[in-house]
Amino acid sequence: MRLFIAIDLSDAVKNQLEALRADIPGANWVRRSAYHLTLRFLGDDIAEDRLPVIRKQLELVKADPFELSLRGVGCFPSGGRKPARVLWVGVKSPPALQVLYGQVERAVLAAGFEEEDRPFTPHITLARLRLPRVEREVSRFLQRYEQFQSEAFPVSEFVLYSSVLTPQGAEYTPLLKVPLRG
Ligand code: 2AM
Repeated sequence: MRLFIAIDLSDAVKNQLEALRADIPGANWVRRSAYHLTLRFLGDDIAEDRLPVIRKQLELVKADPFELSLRGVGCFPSGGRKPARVLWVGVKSPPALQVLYGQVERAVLAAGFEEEDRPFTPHITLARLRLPRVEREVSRFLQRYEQFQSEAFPVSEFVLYSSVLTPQGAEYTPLLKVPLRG
């Protein structure tokens, strides 16, 4: 199974993200229903019999609910030396998000996964780019939405998702929702 842990966004914020779609040749814009903030990608070949332990550890996570807002846009890879593959919206990262990330990471290690070796770079993927030589459109997009700010939205749970890759894109199914209540 392909599994990841994410935070869902409010409808109002999803509306704001949809409005950022721009005319970039070869861009695959993420469907509204698939917008999310990944806390932790667990892997794409996870044996189903590990699910009970993963669930148990995630249910032990204790963290407070908090508010989040999104800010600015960017691309991966960044820096402009290599062609951008992903366009994203950034997160105004409050300490509570880092705390939740740390708690989730602890749970994931307790469930037998390896430590994440990349730093946590909270973002919401807006589009995946397939064509090279769209630098001009990409830099126009980045400039245009440099000052983007979403409204704040409450984060009161996190979600374990399974992801199935189909020709129409990834299908995400929530397997577990863990409420945040301190
Ligand atoms: P992305 O949004 O930056 O593409 C489901 O695929 C989620 O897990 C996506 O949000 C994706 O991040 C993330 N993801 C997919 N593969 C990953 C990997 N190898 N490492 C970290 N995150 C990954």
